[in-house]
Amino acid sequence: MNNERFRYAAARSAAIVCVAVTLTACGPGGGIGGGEGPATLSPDTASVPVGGRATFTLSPAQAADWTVNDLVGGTATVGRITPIGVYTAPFVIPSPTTVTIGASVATNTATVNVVSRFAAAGTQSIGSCTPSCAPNAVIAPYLNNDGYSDLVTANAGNGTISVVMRGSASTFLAPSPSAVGVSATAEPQALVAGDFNGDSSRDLAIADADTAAPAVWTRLGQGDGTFPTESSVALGSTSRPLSIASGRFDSDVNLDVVVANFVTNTLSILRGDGTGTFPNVTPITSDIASPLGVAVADFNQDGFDDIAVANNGDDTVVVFLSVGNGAFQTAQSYTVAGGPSAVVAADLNGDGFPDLAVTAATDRHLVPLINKGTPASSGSTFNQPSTPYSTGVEPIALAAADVNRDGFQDLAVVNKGDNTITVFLGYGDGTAVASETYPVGNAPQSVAVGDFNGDDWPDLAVANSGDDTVTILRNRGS
Ligand SMILES: [Ca+2]
Ligand SMILES: [Ca+2]
Ligand SMILES: [Ca+2]
Ligand SMILES: [Ca+2]
Repeated sequence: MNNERFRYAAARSAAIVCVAVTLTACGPGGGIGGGEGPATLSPDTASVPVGGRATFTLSPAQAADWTVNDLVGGTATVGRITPIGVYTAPFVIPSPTTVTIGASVATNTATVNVVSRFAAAGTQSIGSCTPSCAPNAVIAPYLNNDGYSDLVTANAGNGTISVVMRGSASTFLAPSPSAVGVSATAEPQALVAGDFNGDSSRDLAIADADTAAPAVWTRLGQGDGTFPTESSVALGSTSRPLSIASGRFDSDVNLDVVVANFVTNTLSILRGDGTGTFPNVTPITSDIASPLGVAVADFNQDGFDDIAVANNGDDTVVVFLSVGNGAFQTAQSYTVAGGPSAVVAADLNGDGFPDLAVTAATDRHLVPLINKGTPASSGSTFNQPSTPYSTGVEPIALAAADVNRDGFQDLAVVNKGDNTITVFLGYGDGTAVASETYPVGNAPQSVAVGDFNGDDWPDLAVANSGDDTVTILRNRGS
């Protein structure tokens, strides 16, 4: 794959050179410019996060051969630079961490310091926790549309959720915890945000693994971070729903919900009526084995959302294609790796068809499954799993986002067993590299993508179940 990318990049550069040659006279030494030279290169220093970009210019402006560490065009290891001076940092911090940018007509060079993508931006409280909150899930929706993502955690330890509003580009407001229902054994394990009653304010659906009365709770939002209206749909006894997702599984416009029930080995499909309640609940009972994760996307691009489930019990991911009326086709099963713990849908190769990425906790793997990209409604939707990537200890959750904004999806994996998160930068062809690993809090359990300072660069929030906090990692941008 590396070689293929090299060839593509080389071919693209050659094409650009040809265009340049037709427009300007060729300079001496094979350069592409009509070079008057000498020129001044600026800026003379820059700090660029892994996979990020910086633009260098020449004064007076002219064509030149741009170099990184004296290599024309640079390399994957030190970063690449285009014929017009746009430098892209490597996906892994180089050694040494600084590289030198040059241009054939310049009398000076520039120094680039390649830095980590995320800065440790702090540890956020989720409120008073006695004896413990055990936040097992975190989401980062825009609750009041002020341009800053907010936080909501599902606190399995004390039966609450915590809403933490971002009040400005730099600070969160005081956490606002509230009990889920009235049961003493309430155990919110997962949650999802969506507008379930169509009033344009985001609502919450919460998977409550209450041993006495498992349920899905709906909290209707007022657009200000408060959720005064609560209702519930009972699940079968001992269901133990540990994951939840939302989508549209039938032909009406109302948002629907799916929960994966760990003990009963079922899915519950909750079809919304547009008022925030779910009068129509149907189960999927086959091919589910101790499910720990569920993801929703329209895998075959027929307009109806489909479901993927991480089956911890039999090392598979199963895919259910919607038939458009709330029912689903027979499962497609893919054997991934030991101990599937979470699944996310994202277009990893940029063909418009959602792919899957699965964490396998026992094998310490991140496993991609690439969508075949054929909208057929029969046969297997995905290729067999691609070569897995190594993770930290006990990868338990993951999220997708384009963290370096190169147009290609990246993945953040939570390693519960060593209290870290690993960021994989995607090459856009379905392959990726473990770019960086960051320390977080104790026993991290969940990661969410948000923009907490309103700069349009994706930040990360990690729920630490062992110390009742959320770690915020701020994207450095550029
Ligand atoms: Ca709403
Ligand atoms: Ca579909
Ligand atoms: Ca794809
Ligand atoms: Ca990216």
